[in-house]
Amino acid sequence: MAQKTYAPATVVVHGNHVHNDFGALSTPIFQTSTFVFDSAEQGGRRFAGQESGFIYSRLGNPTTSQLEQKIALLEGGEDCTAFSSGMGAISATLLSLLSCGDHLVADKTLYGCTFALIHETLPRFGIHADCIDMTDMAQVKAAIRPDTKVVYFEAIANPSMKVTDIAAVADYAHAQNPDCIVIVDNTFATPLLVQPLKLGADVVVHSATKYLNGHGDVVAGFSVARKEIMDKIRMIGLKDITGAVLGPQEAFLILRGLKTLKVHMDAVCANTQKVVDFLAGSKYVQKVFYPGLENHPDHTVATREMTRFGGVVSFEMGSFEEAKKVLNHVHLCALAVSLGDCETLIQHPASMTHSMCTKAAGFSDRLIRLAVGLEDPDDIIADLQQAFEAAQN
Ligand code: LCS
Repeated sequence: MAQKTYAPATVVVHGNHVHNDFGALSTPIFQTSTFVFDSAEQGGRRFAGQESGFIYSRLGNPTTSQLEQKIALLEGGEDCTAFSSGMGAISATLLSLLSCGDHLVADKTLYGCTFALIHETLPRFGIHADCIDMTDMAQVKAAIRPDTKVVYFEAIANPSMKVTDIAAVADYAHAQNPDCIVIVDNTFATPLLVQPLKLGADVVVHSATKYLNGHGDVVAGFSVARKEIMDKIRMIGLKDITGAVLGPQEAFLILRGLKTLKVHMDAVCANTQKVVDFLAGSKYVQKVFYPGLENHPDHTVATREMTRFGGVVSFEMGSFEEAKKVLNHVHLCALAVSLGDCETLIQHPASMTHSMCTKAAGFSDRLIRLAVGLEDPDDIIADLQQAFEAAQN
């Protein structure tokens, strides 16, 4: 089957269309830690990489492997490795590709734990980053050097909603150093909105806890790249350093969740546009950050590189106190971190997901982040309106 020619809506359902011995339509859960060899010689050949086949579930598992192949297809990458969390994917990827003394350039706005990894943990191993605003090409050109090993940013930055020009940054980085590895966290956009590898990036990482699973019941991550890079990430970052392996039960749930990713993204982008229109017209809201808005500074880049603008919107209230009051008065929106679920989630980055880096990441403590869900948008809007009104007292 010529799988590469199928549209994303088909790939999320069928993947690479492998049927198993019993003809089961959905991928079975291979709940096993290890795999029996036919002979000592076969075991030896598998360890030596002379024969394909499973060895031990930290190194690969049939359920997880099906999922990895589906994600690789969706991102347009050669190979994919699954992890037990997005941070598992990000830490294994960076620790596989960087060594003591290497130069890293990263965006200053990153998910809080990625920020902590880059600012606090990597320096303990002699890896220092220059952190810049990746949407400013002047800063990109000043920071990337001929010896820069890795450039790291989020396709849509959490929580500022900045959109980096992936093609421009990747072109510049590779012109300075053809071996420079450009890593893009595609969690907010998903491969249905942008495929960073096709724009010139070398590695895509994901928190699959979000849209890829889509149902708020799994923590997981992925790294996708060409085989040569992926082998390093799997055989060093996953196998030897983090051991952050995704279990087959979680892999099954994500395979199931992925089947509706296209309808989920279609619905959530449409819902978000309606909520954004409401926020932009609200007298209680000072500023709205959503790349679909024409006045968003990265709207042109987003329109060029992305098919749609996603399901997350951030907005500023009049004060820190007012932002907290809004959170305390919502009824339908769940007061919870995370995003990409069926339920609308609302949180306050400065005191929650990004409490360690609000100032350095360049956003205000008056900011609220709303991850729009699949409810009727009028109900979401009514809930926000009553919370805004209640927050005035
Ligand atoms: N990358 C991005 C862009 C994220 O938003 C997150 C988690 C991660 C990586 C880490 O993934 P995890 O290990 O949690 O699977 N973001 C969260 C957030 O904004 N709220 O709660 C978690």
